[in-house]
Amino acid sequence: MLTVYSEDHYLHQPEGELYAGQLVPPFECPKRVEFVLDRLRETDLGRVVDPEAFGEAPLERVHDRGYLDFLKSAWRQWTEAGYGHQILPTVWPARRQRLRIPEHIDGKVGYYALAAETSMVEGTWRAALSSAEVALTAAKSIRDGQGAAFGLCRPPGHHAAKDMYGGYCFLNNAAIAAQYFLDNGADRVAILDPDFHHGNGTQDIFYTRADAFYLSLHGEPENAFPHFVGYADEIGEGDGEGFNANYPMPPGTPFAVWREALADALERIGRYGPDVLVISLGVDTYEKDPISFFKLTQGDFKTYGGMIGALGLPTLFLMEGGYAVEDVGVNTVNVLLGFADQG
Ligand code: SP5
Ligand code: ZN
Repeated sequence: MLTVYSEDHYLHQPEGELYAGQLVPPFECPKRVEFVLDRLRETDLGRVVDPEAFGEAPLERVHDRGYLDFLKSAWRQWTEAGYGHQILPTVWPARRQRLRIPEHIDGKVGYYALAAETSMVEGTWRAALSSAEVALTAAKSIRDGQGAAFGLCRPPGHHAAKDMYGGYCFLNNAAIAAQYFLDNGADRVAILDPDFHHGNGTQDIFYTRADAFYLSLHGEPENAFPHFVGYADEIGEGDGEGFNANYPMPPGTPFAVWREALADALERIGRYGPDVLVISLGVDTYEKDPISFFKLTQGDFKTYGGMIGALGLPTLFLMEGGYAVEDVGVNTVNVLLGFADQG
C-alpha cells in the first residue's frame, strides 16, 4: 500500500493546548506521525512518497472562500494587531448574537473557531495545505487504479467544517478527498470515521447530500468532544436523509461492543455500494489514549482493519487522531496490515 507523507507538518507546532484550564504541551504533535513513519518502515507495508501540488481549487469545493482567506491571512493579521504568541480565540458568536464577520482579528478568530484547544501559528496554513495535498495525492493514486492508499495527514481534518476550524483540524482532508473522487468519476462515496471523536466537520459538509454517506463511531456527545453534535438521531436532511449514521458510545466501551457498531456500519456501506471508501483513521479509540474513553487493544486494530478489508472496496485511509503517542504507529499500521491481509 502506498503512503503519502509531507514534512511540512513540522511547520505546525503550537506553543500549547488549552486543556483543563491550563496551557499544556499539545496532544496533537509531530511525534505522532514520526511513530507512524517508523512503524511503516519496520513493517515494509510499501513506499512512502511526497504529495503533489493541487492548488486551492479542490479545497474550494468543500470550504468557503472567505474561510480559506482567513486561514491564509490570520497570522499576518494577528501580528499586525501586535500579538506575539499563538492564535487562540477568546470570544464567540453565542446564542442570540449576530453572525456578521467582524473586522478585528479577535472577532474573526472567534467567528471561524469552533473550539479553543486548537492554536494557530505562522506555519499552520502551509502545514494544513500540505496535509490536504497528502490526502489528494493518495486519492489520486486510487483514482488511477490502486486498491488502497494511506495519507499520513497532519494536521488532521475531520472536525473542520465548511467555515470552521477546531479539534486540531483546519482543512477537512477526508471531505476534500471524497469530493475529489466525486469530481473525477465516482458517483457515490462512503466515509467511515472510526476516530474516537465525532467528525462534525465531515458530517456538516455532506449532511444534505446523497452522494456521500458519512458514518461515525464515537464517544457520545454527552461525555465527549465536540459535545454539541454526534447524536444517533442525526440521519441527514433533505436529499441527504438516510445518508448520515452516528454510533455514539459511552465511557468504557470495549471492542466487543465497538465491533458490533462497526459491523453494522460496514453492512450499511455494503448496501450503499459506493465506488470508493474513505476512512478517517483515528486511533484514539485505544485503551491508553490520554483524552479518550474507549478500550481497544493493539490487536483489535488489526482485527477491525480486516473487517474493513473484507468489504473489498477501493479504500483511502487518512490519518486523523490518536494521542498515546508511542503506540500510535503500531495501532495505525495494524489497521493497514489487517486490511491488507483481507484485501
Ligand atoms: C482529530 C482529533 O482527534 N481531534 C480531537 C480534538 C479533541 N480536543 C478536545 C479535547 C478535550 C479533551 N477532554 C477530555 C477529558 C479527559 N479527561
Ligand atoms: Zn479524535
